[in-house]
Amino acid sequence: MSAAPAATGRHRAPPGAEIMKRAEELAAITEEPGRLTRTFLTIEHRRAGETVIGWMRAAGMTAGFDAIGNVVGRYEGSSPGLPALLLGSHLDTVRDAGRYDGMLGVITAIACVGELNRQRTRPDFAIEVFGFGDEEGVRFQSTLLGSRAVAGRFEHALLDRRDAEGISLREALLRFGRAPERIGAAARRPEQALAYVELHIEQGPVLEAEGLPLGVVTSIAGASRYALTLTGEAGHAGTVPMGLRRDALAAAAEAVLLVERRCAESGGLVGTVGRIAAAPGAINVIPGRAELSLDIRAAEDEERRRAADDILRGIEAICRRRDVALEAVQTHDSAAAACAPWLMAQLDRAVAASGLAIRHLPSGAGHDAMAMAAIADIGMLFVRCRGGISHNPAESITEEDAELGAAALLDFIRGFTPAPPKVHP
Ligand code: HGY
Ligand code: MN
Ligand code: MN
Repeated sequence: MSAAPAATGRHRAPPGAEIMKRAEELAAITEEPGRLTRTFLTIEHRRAGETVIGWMRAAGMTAGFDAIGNVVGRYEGSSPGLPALLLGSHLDTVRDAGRYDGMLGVITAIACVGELNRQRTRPDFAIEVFGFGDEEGVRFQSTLLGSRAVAGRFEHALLDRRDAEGISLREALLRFGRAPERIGAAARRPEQALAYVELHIEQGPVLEAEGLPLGVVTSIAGASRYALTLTGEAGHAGTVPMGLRRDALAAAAEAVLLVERRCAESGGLVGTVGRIAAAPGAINVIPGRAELSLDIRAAEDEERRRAADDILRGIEAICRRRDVALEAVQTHDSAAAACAPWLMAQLDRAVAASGLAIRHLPSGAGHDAMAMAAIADIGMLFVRCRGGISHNPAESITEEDAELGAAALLDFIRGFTPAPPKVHP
């Protein structure tokens, strides 16, 4: 790594106050006044992306939107065109979101590159920072669309997915100024990527409970997602005897409790029905139709798939007994992803350089790193968040922890030694 003559010793960490200020700036860009919601390919996605592109350019990167609407910045190394250390996270949010899930990783990575640039340091590798556009999958019931495109794993059938207004992903891309047939241009080849490392809030209670600001991730849980539609028969709430009803919402209610019961059987399993809707939705009409989401996760793929099979069979039995039709569509399936020990070791060293204890822990939440594992070894650095709260406007971190995360990521970058090349599938 070549550094300007003036640079000596341990370098200034990117200031936590600057990171917090930028998180506030992005949090103000929302499609729902009064709460933070920013979904894929919306005007707000573009506005947030343009803000981030400005920060990337100020940090000495070339930057812009890629072929699927991710924001990508590149900082050249000691010579142009070198393979890159990939950093980043996502810029989209869930509904009524917190302001750090995803955004902290993008902002911190840019701040670290800005520090290298300030000191005119050019590593023996390039650095690319990604602000992925659709990790949460809120608008098109998808997930990891942006990172899967960068990993060359985008499934074109997804272009027909429609949002709540009936706009297809294909149409949304065109409106965003992107040609659906050119999504492949976003892909990176394995030989271009030295590693992918993502800083992210923990979204769980472990680090706070143990009084630790940072943690190094061992693996990311796999996830299965389904869209379930239960169809019974709408009827008059006052005249249909209870024994003659085909109440879709009552069937759905039994299904929700079945998910909870089955997933409570094992500590490594979680299951959630996050969204439920009944139709026609009138107080005096027996619901003839119910739609619900299903999200099942586990650190072990076999356990997750067994639980999903059990749950779907159980819901089929509920529907048979109630003479309600069931349609179950799987909308997502991602295998658990292991972090590379050689990256964990370099992240450990960076955490220890700040005088902090080293803590390894798994991630129950999904991340873009799961998609990026297709083209590069992955590592993740967790930052403590208050009460482990996330996917909630109460999500919060301290300025000190933001600065510790930035210091560790910068130390990691400065000490980064690429692993010997290996062939990726
Ligand atoms: O759902 C998740 O785990 C992530 O926040 N998308
Ligand atoms: Mn999230
Ligand atoms: Mn996230």
